Amino acid sequence: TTDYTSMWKDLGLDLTAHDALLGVLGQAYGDIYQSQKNRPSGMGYFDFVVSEVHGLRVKELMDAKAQGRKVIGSYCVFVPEEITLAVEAIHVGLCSGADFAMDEVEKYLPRNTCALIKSAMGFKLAKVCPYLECADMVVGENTCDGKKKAYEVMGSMMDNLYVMDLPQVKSSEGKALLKAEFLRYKDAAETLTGKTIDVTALKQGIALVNNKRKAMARLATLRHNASAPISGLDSLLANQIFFFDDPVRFTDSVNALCDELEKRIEKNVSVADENTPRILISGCPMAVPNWKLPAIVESSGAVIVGEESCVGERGCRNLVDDSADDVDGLIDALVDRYLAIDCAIFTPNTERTDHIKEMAQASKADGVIQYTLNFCQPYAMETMPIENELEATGLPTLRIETDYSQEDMGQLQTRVEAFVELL
Ligand code: BJ8
Repeated sequence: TTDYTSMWKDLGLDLTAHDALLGVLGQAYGDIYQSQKNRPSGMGYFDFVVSEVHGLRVKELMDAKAQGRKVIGSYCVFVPEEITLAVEAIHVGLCSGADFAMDEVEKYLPRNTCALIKSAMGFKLAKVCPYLECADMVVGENTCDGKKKAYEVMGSMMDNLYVMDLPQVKSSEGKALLKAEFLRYKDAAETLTGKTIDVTALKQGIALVNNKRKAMARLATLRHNASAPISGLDSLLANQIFFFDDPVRFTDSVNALCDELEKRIEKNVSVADENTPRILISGCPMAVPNWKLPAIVESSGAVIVGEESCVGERGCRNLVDDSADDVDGLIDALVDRYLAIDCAIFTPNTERTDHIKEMAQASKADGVIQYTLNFCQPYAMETMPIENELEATGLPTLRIETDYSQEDMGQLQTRVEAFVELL
């Protein structure tokens, strides 16, 4: 393996803390992923990406930067990658899926802040994320109150934070706000790169991201098959890598995986026995390397057949209509696609319940686990009405509230096992 120490040093990473992070990550990956049985061989690519997560991909970004390209980091699926690509910049999702430097974080944020937000700040304070450190611009967004206020604090820790405003209501005024913000983001991306977005460039960006989303939709549909050709953990990994890999290579790799899954389905090759309970997970995003709940579910004798999550179908579904022949028309098409995202920060947000029902039906789920991070008010508030609606249709549900710590593992395992047994 290549030694990336000097690259990490140049990025200003804290090498000791960074080594510790990679150590924990490698250990967790080995325990959770490599111990799975009968994985599709197409997962080899994704294993490789994880093994090089702070190596090769970061090197690619540094090489691109050396050639004058820019890197833009984002924390939310509302930031349009199509615009980033249209200025030939590279879009990376900043993951926030592990606890780091929590004592430091709690000097800046209240203890009762969700794990995702604390993680984002912990990675910054501890200087362990090469993606964050190599980003030329970091985009925050006004979604939940926690993120909104945390960006105020993080803005004082970095000089390249850009904050996007977002509507909370899907009215015509809300739509106009999103369009204004996408145009403002376009200006910011153009200023950052010195490039001007024309129709051709924007259509190219749209095509790249549409292709990536189509590949993910294909994977999602293959998982509906009764024979369970792939585990939920492996599918989640593809959803997580979606955010930072090269878009073309990623799309090709997901499509190659899907070709293999089609053959598996023909030959009835499966990761789970025929009567294995099928679970849909719904709720807060699971950013890499947050594999805690899926690992518990799949070691409790169930298989996860879908994620109603921003790291999953909520984030990937719907393509951008690329038929307009001017930039303004294409921006309108982007706004239409993005405004359909049913994040819990919107009110009302009833289409989310409809989507959960549709997904449960399409994936033949036997039960739904609603996953909420502790102190996440928007998703926690939505769990009860959703539970009532799902149970009225005869679908059993389980509510899980947790964080990234390992302390409640035993308790969660017991609750999940009891739920799975009931299905
Ligand atoms: S579009 S889900 S990626 S905001 S878990 S930080 S909501 S307190 S992540 Fe999200 Fe965009 Fe919405 Fe998706 Fe706040 Fe809740 Fe924490 Fe959350």
